[in-house]
Amino acid sequence: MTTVICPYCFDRSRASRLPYRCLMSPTGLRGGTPCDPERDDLWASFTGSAAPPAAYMKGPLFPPPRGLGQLRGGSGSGRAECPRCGVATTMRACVACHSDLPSDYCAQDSRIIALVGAKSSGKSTYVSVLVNELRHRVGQAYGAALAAMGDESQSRDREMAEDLYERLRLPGTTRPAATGFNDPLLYRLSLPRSSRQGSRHTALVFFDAAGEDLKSADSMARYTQYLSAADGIVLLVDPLQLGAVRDALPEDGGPPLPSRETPALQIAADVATQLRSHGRGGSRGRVNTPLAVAVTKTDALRPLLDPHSPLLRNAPHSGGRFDEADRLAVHEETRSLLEGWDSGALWRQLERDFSAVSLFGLSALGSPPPSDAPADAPKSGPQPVRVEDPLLWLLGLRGLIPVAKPPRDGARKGESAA
Ligand SMILES: Nc1nc2c(ncn2[C@@H]2O[C@H](COP(=O)(O)OP(=O)(O)OP(=O)(O)O)[C@@H](O)[C@H]2O)c(=O)[nH]1
Ligand SMILES: [Mg+2]
Ligand SMILES: [Zn+2]
Ligand SMILES: [Zn+2]
Repeated sequence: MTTVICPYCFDRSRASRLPYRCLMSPTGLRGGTPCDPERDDLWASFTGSAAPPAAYMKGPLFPPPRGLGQLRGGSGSGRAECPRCGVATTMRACVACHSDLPSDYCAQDSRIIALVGAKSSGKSTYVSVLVNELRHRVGQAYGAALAAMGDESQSRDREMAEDLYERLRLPGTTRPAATGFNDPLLYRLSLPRSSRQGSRHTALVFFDAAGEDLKSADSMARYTQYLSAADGIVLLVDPLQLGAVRDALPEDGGPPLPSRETPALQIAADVATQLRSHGRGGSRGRVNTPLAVAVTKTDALRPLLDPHSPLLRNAPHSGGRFDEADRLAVHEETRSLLEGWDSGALWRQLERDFSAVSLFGLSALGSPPPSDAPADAPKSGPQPVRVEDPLLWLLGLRGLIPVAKPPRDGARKGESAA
C-alpha cells in the first residue's frame, strides 16, 4: 500500500483514495464535448492570493473508480475515465487541499527533505548542484536515476540547470513565502534493488525555504507543517558568518564577506522547538527527525584547512555504498573546526536537541564566485565537493541506499542513533 504525502499541505493519504482530475482534453468522439473548467474553491482558499483568479478554474475532480479500476489505480500508477466526458486522465489531486499531484508522484512512497539555513547560506545553489550531481557522478556510483516529476518541477529543474550550468548565473535570493507560494521540487529517485531485478522508486521532495523566513521563530511557523512532515532535515551553516572564521581568513582582495545573518545556533534551536511542538520530540526531549548539519562554502576555508583534510575531497562511494567511516571522519573534522570557531557551542546544542545528528562540510561551487562578478558561478562552472553526503546519509538511515559500516561498530556520539 502506497502512502502519499501531499508535498503542498503535507496531508497523508492512501494513493488509492486520491481523486482524479479531468484534464478537459478533446474527447475524440464525434459530437463529444470536453469538460468545462470549474472553480476549485478548496484549492483557491488553500493557495490564497498567491495564484491569479484564472488559475482557480480547473478540470473537475472525480473519485477513483471502485473494483478493478481501483485495483489498477491502487498503486497510483493508474488512469481512470472521467465519468462526464469519458476521457482518461492520470492526474490525481490531494484530498485535503486539491493540489494536483503528478501520477508518478503517487506511485511511490515519498520522502520529504527539508532544507533550512540562514539567508545566503547557500541553499538554492546547493539544491541546483545536488540535483546535477545526483544525475551524473553520484548517480553513476549508485546506479541511480533522478527525474523531475510534473510540469512545474520539470520546468523549474530545467531553469535551474540552464542558469547555473549554461549561463553560469547563481540563483537569486529566494522569495519569502509571504509574498508568494514557494512550491516544492518533486523528483523521482530510482535506485537498483539489492535482491531482485528492477528499481525501487522514491519520491524526493525538496523544499528550499527562503532564509528570510527562518529569521525568527514566528516567521518560521509558516514552515512548521513542512518541517514536521520531513523525513530528514539538512541545515546549512555558512562559515563566513562566524566571527572567528572572518578574522582568520587572509585579506587578499577575494570576494567580500557576506553581511551578517541569523546565527545557525538560533535557527537550529527554533527548528527543534517547532518539531517538539509537533510531537517529534523523543526520549529526553530530543527531536528524533534526523538532522544533517553542513558547513557550506568550504572552498573559502581552504587557507584554514589541513591539506589532507577529508573536507577537500569527495567521498569514495566505492561499490555503490555510502562509506560510514568516511562520514565519521568528516563529522569529526567538522566538529573540531567548530570547536575552534565557536568553542563547540553549536555542536553542544545540536547534541542536546537532536537524537540523530551528523556534521558535514561541502562546497557547491568548489571555488568562490569571481570577485568582479559576485552573481556569477566560477568561470569553470561548479566543481562541487561533498554536496551529496548529507542527503546520502539521510537516505542510508532509511535503508534506501547501501551503507558500508566501519569494521568496528562503535556507538559513539555523532553516529546515527535512529
Ligand atoms: N564560496 C562559495 N560561495 C557560495 C557557494 N554557494 C553559494 N555561495 C555564495 O552564497 C550566496 C548565496 O547563495 P544562495 O544559494 O542564494 O543562498 P540561499 O541560502 O538560497 O539564500 P536565500 O534564498 O536568500 O535564503 C551566493 O550568491 C554565493 O555568493 C559555494 O559553494 N562557495
Ligand atoms: Mg535561496
Ligand atoms: Zn494537499
Ligand atoms: Zn471530463
